[in-house]
Amino acid sequence: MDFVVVANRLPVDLERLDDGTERWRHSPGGLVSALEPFLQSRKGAWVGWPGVADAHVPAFVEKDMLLHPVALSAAEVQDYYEGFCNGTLWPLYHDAVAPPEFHRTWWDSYVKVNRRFADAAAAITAEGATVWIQDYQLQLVPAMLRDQRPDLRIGFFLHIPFPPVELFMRLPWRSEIIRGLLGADLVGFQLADGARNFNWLARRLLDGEPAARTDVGARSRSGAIQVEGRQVQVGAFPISIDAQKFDTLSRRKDIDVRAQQLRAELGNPKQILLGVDRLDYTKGIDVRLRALYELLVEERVDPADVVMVQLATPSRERVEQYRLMRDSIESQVGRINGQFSRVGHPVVHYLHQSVGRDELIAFYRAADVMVVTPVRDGMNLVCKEYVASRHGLDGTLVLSEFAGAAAELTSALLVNPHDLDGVKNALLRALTMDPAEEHQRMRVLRRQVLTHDVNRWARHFLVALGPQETCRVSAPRTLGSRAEPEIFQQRPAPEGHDEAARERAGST
Ligand code: ADQ
Repeated sequence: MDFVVVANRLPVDLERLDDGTERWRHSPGGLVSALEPFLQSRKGAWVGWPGVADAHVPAFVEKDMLLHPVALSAAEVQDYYEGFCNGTLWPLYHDAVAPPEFHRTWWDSYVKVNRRFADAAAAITAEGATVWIQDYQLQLVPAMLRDQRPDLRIGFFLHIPFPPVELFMRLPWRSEIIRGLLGADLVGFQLADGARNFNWLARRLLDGEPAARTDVGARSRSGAIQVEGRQVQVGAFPISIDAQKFDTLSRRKDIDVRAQQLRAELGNPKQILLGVDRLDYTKGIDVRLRALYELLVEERVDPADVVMVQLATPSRERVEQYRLMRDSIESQVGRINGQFSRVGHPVVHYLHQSVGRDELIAFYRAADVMVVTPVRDGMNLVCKEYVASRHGLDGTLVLSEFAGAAAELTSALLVNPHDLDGVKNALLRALTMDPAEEHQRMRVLRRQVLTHDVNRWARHFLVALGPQETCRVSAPRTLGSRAEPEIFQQRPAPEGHDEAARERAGST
């Protein structure tokens, strides 16, 4: 295999049915659709966990990709996945909004599982091939893989924020994580801030410590770090969505009909507010519910006019913090509905379930105001999906400053989710915005989203990872023939760039 993706999860999940049989179910996310064409054209492989414990499944070919399952025992799911990944790293990297827990047994499991992923990748990868490792679950894999296979070109991309230095320094295994990441040739982050934090930490933790403890000397230049005679590129690559697909689907007649039907089922309110998230404490679902509640109490919003729909995909349900958060959100929903609903007309429609892609786009089409209020988010794809689905240029996006997407989507109504009055004012402003301003803002948002899609993201990363990738993927259009990692945040495309996408963005 000369192109291998290594991610915690495979692009398919193994499902165990009640009758004891098993089947594979596709989990089509943006990452899968972005990487699929590269993998298919290169006859590449994807190494990942099938999503259930003790699944010892041989590798198999699916849509021209070799899928290589890595088995985790039930204890590893508990200690590595639910423990170190979701009880330590996830909260720590999201500004410690929930207290991260540090347990040595969790760390030991993280090391062991990372080694298994590295071994699996090393075993199937051809001489001189490219390996692209994804996300916080696998931060030790770059160095583990390099130890075994110095011939490989190794890229790593972190989908969640890389934390501020003071927070990262709490981690008892901070040097090990930095050293793990420095095994890559290119370490990519969503934002320039993350890249800067990493650069600083690499110098501080590896250069500043006694050589006997680290065995690694690191020197940093802007955008690159010298490690043991190797150069590690560091850069920001803001991820995106398959914007064209959302745009095309959102124009489909049946989806439009479904959107009308949804509005009718919701009682044809004057305005629909929408939230779509994994049920996660970083997403600020409680913030928007609290803002709506206070607006209703203060009679600044009339419950006869406004309905909020909150779609919340079940997530990490075995982790204690997630169970508590779910209870608290459900009680907030109950309180709003108990106080302000009429029979048959709840103010908040809360669906603790995942919906299919067409249905999701119908919700985006039906919603007048999209409310995205995470307290911290690496990027946030939901806001980009909403924008890509609003070809009529109507609709308003209320977006947290603490979502990575805020750096690009500056024409949204940006809010600080910790400032409840600010969120309330932004919601009111969105509900009362005049159509001309709405259209103007949406036009700018769409220009950004439609010209910066997930394929562009993947191309940029792979070209920067070069040199062999440079001649295999088409060069990105905005960075010249040889892409450099962008240590600074991408800006909206300049006027005149990508006319076709601009036309799509602006068409009504
Ligand atoms: P997530 O934390 O999962 O991703 P996000 O970027 O918003 O967050 O992606 C969620 C995806 O799930 C979206 O494509 C959305 O449409 C879908 N989804 C959510 N709720 C749904 C529902 N009820 N029904 C159907 N689909 C639903 C992590 C990081 C982000 C980063 C991405 C990609 O936390 O910051 O943007 O990776 O790098």
